[in-house]
Amino acid sequence: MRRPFIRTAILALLVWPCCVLAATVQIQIKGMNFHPDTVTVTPGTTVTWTNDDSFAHTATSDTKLWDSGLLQPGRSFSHTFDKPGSFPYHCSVHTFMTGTVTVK
Ligand SMILES: [Cu+2]
Repeated sequence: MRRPFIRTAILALLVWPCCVLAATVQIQIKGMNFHPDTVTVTPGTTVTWTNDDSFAHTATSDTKLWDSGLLQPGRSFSHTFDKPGSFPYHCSVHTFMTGTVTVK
């Protein structure tokens, strides 16, 4: 009765980290910067921006592919990148804040 549970738990531990790492990338917004400001991901990856600053920011595509809208402190926004390419973005409140997501 115990063994199948242990086997399932071990399997879950082996599978879970690889899939999570492959499918999502976190970008922190802090100190008026995107951290990291450039990321390279594989197609199908979901990028999540989290605002860890004490005031609102956005993650807005330069080519209008996505727009987080105003992200209040502590809030997150996610976008999934399906097609290869280079996707620059900025904060629409502070336009000097820029970043790029490269998909290949
Ligand atoms: Cu900003």
